Amino acid sequence: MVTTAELTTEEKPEWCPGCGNFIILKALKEAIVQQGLEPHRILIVSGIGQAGKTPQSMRTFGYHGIHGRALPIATGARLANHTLKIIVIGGDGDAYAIGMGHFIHTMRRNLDLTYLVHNNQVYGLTKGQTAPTSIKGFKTKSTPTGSIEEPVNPIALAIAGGATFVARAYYKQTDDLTQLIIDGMQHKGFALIDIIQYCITFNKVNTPTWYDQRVYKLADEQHDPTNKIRAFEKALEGGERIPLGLFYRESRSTYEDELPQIKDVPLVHQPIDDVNINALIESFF
Ligand SMILES: Cc1ncc(C[n+]2csc(CCOP(=O)(O)OP(=O)(O)O)c2C)c(N)n1
Repeated sequence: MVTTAELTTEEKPEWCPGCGNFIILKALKEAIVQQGLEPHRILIVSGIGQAGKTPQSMRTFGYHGIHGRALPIATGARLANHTLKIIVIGGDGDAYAIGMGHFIHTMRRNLDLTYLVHNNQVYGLTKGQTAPTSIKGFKTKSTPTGSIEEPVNPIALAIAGGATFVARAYYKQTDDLTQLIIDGMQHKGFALIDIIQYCITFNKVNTPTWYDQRVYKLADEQHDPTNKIRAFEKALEGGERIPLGLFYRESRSTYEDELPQIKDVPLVHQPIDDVNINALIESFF
């Protein structure tokens, strides 16, 4: 069985001391160890951003993609080999700004992917611009007099958009975070785990103290995650009360299960010796 040490590369992530990303990385490794998964059965795909550096630190298969395109890359990988466990990683800018179109369409297809969004409500890598999840009034170099936009609500979008596992975790509550990653990976279908992650350098508003005063656990209120309307109501809570845990779960067949060409045999295991590529190419002219 793999250990946390065996999952760790020599690459030390270049994150600021105190960055919430360190804890999320630790929880991800712990989730893999607890499931007894073999590293060569796992692919970690990321976009660009501080969060996007994660695959460099993990001794699994990895693909550090381009900004906002982690989900299409993961979709391609999943369709090529749906025996792989695929974890997709991005920041809130990567996922909910430039990557928003892919986010919506990947959810409705219900590909079997686990999407971890490190949501620090700011652009970290590019040194602190306002993000789509930044709260109203948030002052940065890009909104010096305060953001006048309503922040996106990823949880509500995911429930409405067809994701079949929708959760919010808080980086400080490590055991719950690890368990949600495990549950998301075990879930058959698209799992979003939006993870509240502290950016110690560029977000001086949404600090751990700010969150500690607002978060509460859905499980403490006997929330029923199979009730879509109730999940949506909970998703609309925000500001002064921030629910944590599993909002919504649904059982629905995945894209891979429905696609006739790959549903029985993964593409990578299909014989290609007698495929005439030239004839195929010529048919396009
Ligand atoms: C096409 C393109 N546009 C813009 C950028 C610049 N860029 C890199 S990362 C980033 C946003 C980072 O914020 P986020 O996704 O929230 O991740 P974080 O660094 O906070 O983890 C931007 C705008 C880019 N690399 N590529």
